[in-house]
Amino acid sequence: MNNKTLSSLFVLFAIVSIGMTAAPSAFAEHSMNATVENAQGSSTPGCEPDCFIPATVTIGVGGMVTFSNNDSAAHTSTAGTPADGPSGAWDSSLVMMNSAYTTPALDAGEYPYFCMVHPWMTGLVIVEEESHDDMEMQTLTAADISIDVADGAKAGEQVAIDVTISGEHVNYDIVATHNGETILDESGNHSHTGEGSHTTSALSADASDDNPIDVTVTFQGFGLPDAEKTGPIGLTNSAQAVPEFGAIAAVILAVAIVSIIAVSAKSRLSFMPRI
Ligand SMILES: [Cu+2]
Repeated sequence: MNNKTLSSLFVLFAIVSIGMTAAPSAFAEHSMNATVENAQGSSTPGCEPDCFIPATVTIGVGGMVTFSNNDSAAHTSTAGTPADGPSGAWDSSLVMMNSAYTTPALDAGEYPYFCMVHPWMTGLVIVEEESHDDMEMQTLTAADISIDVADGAKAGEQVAIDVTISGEHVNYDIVATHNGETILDESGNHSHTGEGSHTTSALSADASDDNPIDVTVTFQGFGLPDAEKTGPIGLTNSAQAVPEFGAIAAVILAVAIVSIIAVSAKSRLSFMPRI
């Protein structure tokens, strides 16, 4: 093998490594536009939460959603919520059977919508910048999960715990224990901003160095609640212990090193990569 072949192999290996670490995210890019159908029989309650199929769609900035009515009743797609009414972003008015309506081009944001005739029919359109699936999301480490626990809580008090995870659309589980008891256990938390607030149950004893509150947050991936998740799912951080340099972080470090070797090999093809 000549040097060029070797270099190519290194580049290939780096790409494969990155792919193995973050494959779902690399292919999670949404399409520009989307089509949503009315569920069959959705004019009668019972279709919830999938009265619009799919109930949540993600499109690009400037994209449009087409609502296709193949149901046997007329429906609307009206941006807003049944509680607050139309937001004005779009309103199809009545869409008859075998007809369709397409929204205007949409700006970035999250748009809940509903059917004015059948208010149990609700859905969500998310309009995302393309840069949403960027590399920083794939390199989350335990240090990117911050846990803030209020100090000095006494017996009978509840304790506020704030979680911040670098990124958007984060999913995580949180468990807190104290004095041999589970004082908080919430799975499937989702935060659009990466920040979440929690409150424990009342402590059965004073919190202290000898009897601390232990909090563990387990990352469950980036992504919407009912969509495929990306990122280092299972990554944990604890409020009481120094985060371990886990296997996932080691893989990411290895990939970074291999990538640097590959890049330097590629940029100086006449030299062997110095390992
Ligand atoms: Cu309807």
